[in-house]
Amino acid sequence: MTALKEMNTPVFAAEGILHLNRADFKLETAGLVENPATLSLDEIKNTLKNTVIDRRLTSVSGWSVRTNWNGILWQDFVEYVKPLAAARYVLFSSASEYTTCVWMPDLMESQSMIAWGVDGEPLEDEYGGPLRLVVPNLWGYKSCKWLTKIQFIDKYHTGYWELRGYTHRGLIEPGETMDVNTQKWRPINGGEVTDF
Ligand SMILES: Nc1nc2c(c(=O)[nH]1)N[C@H]1C(S)=C(S)[C@@H](COP(=O)(O)O)O[C@H]1N2
Ligand SMILES: [Mo]
Repeated sequence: MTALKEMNTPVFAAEGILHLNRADFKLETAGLVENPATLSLDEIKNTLKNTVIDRRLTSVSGWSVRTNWNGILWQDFVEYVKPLAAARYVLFSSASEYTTCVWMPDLMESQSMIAWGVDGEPLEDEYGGPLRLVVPNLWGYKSCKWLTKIQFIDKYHTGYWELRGYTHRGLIEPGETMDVNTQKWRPINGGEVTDF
């Protein structure tokens, strides 16, 4: 069981929890990219460079959780697929209708990750397994769960929650958050939550 589940981290699933088959799972890359690789879970875990990041996922709905995420750092993924200079945004799609679009610099300048696990444990279905995005510097709605497609594009595409009023860029704003790890309310300054 992952620490996310042990800590009873809230589960958000606009499209309902998806149950994807790990054996034939594929992550597709498309759009403005030199090497539009389609990768199996095995290739992601065993061929690409894997890293651990100790970072927070912080929801606009008022909670934040810190864990050790396992997966491919965005910088290493980009080095592998080689986006073209014209790529300005990245559109992330789940296996269902959920999408979210992120500014390239917000991914490049952060420790964002295509994650398959927590503390070496594979992500459960409810937490986006087999594969999800983790963008620690932006609100959680940018961290697309059940990630199956990554498209490099030159025009912004309005995603699922952004269409329903959440900000397009998704920068974390100052306020208060319930820290899932300690069950305490904490003030946040805006930007990535790093002080606790
Ligand atoms: N596919 C998909 N990804 C999603 C969501 C969703 O509803 N569907 N919710 C987002 C929101 S609003 C948050 S805060 C995080 C929550 O992640 P968790 O459910 O693993 O805690 O997932 C994000 N990724
Ligand atoms: Mo959220």
